[in-house]
Parts: sequence; structure tokens; C-alpha cells
Amino acid sequence: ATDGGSGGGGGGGGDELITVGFAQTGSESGWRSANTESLKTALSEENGFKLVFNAADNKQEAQIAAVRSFINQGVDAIVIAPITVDGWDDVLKEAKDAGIPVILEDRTVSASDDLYASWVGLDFEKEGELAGQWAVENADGSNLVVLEGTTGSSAALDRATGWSKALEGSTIKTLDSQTGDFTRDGGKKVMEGFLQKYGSDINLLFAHNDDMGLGALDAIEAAGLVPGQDIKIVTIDAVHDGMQALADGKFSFIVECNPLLGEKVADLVKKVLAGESVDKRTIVEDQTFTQDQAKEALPTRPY
Ligand code: GZL
Repeated sequence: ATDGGSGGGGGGGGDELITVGFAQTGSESGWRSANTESLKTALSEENGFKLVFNAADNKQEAQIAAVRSFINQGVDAIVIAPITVDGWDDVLKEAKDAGIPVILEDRTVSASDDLYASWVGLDFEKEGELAGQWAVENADGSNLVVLEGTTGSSAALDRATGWSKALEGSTIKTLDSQTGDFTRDGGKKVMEGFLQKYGSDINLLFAHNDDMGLGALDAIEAAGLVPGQDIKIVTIDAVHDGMQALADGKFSFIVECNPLLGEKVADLVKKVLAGESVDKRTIVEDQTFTQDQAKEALPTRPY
């Protein structure tokens, strides 16, 4: 529902549905699927929403175009999972000028925080630090290769910051670090390159998400090496297939990144449209898993 006049920002009143445009990053990983599912469930008609959904195929220009189309449609509110931190100032100003509030979920942006109403997500730097602390405690002195997430994304930038902070003073030697764009295929291809270059010298892999680690498994096994033994693997997300690899002893440690942000996003949309004051930032808690904890948790994991 829109008030017609300013092209949006109305809705929320009475039994009218609140029209929300959701610009999702893409469908690059198991985490992304779980996050999309969580938001679609929360922003459903039975909860009072009409959802206009767009997945931008992991390309920022497509994601910005989706936001522009939501502005032109005069939606009541816009939700964005911004693929990279930079490049958002103009379109966020356009939404503000159109009187349409923006809620960021998952990753965040470098634009000034007066250009969006609120952000809800995870502490990526802490996730990287927890992964690094495990590596120092359990694999110090290793030769490390890193599969980085999408270049310029807050998830990749902050996980790298936390990881390197944890490794300060350790004897872990970084042989190489490249982006696999958070996808299985990207992780497999980059790991193949690492193995061609460094072979069995590699004994530790840090993948910024489970999916790149799962892709790397194929390359490691194709090279005749045993994941979890010849090469210890630490990842972030804790999606089902990652937790299965951990329980099977192929991964060594996973730091969870909780994708179930839908209810918090829906609550923020309703509060912002009702003119209530909301926190600018909401951090959702994560946890960590060893191989034994993964075996324990798997049967009841929601995603
Ligand atoms: C993290 C999210 C990342 C996941 C990846 O919140 O942005 O993007 O870690 C996903 O699996 O592709």
C-alpha cells in the first residue's frame, strides 16, 4: 500500500499489507538460500506484508537496479543485503528523497548511516577472530592458504581482519590468499590452483564460508590428499553440508554465521514505518562447532 503522494513510505496502517522490496545478493551459497528463506517466511502475507523479491545474481549493478525499481514502484520499505560495502550512496539518497526507509540485513555498507534506518547482521570480525584462534591453538606452524569471500564485501573484509588479528604472533605461514566469491565452484577452482602451486606443503585451509570449503574438498581429494588430516580446514557459516563435512572429519572447525534474520528484519520494518525509534545496529549471536559438537547438533539444525 502506498500513500501515493511521496511515492512510498505509507503503509503499516490498519489491515493494509506493507509492501517491501527485498534486494537479495544472489543465490551463491547455502547460507544465502537459508537467509532468503528466512526473510520470505517473515515478510509473508500472513504477517502483513506484500513482498517484492529480487536476487541480483551476485552482481552489484543488478542489485542497485532492483532497488531503483522498488523506488519507482513506490514500495513502503526496502530491505537490502548489500553485496559489497561501496557504491550505495546515490541509490540510498534516491530512496531517502522518495521517503522510502531502507533496512540493511546481513552485510553492511560504507555509506553514512543516516542513509538507512537500521542494520541487522553478524559480527564478521569476531567470526574471523574465532576461526583464527582455533587455528593458532590447533594448527600453529602450518602452511596456510585462504579462500576469501566476495571481494569488497563486508563479510570478507571483516573476517580477514579478525583472522589476521588472531594470527598475530603465531608461526602460521600464509602461502596464498585469493577470492573464491563465496561459491563452491570458486572454492574448487582456486584450491586447484593452490594445489598445483604448493602441493602437499599446504596443511591448513581457511575458507570464508562453508561452500568454498566444500568446493575445495573436491580439489583436495582429486590431488590424493586427505582433508581433515593432510589439510586441516576451518570455515564459517555452519550450513547443513558444512556441518556434515565437519561431522565426517573432513572439516576441522566451523564458526557459525546465523542466516535466520527474517523475524528481526520484519520487526524493524514495522517499527520504522510506525515511526518508532529503532537501534541503528543489531548484532545476532553466533556459536562455534568442533567435529563432536557437529555430530551432536546436526539432527536438530534448522538449516
Ligand atoms: C555472511 C554472508 C556470507 C556467507 C556466505 O553473513 O554475507 O555470504 O558467509 C554468503 O556463505 O555467500
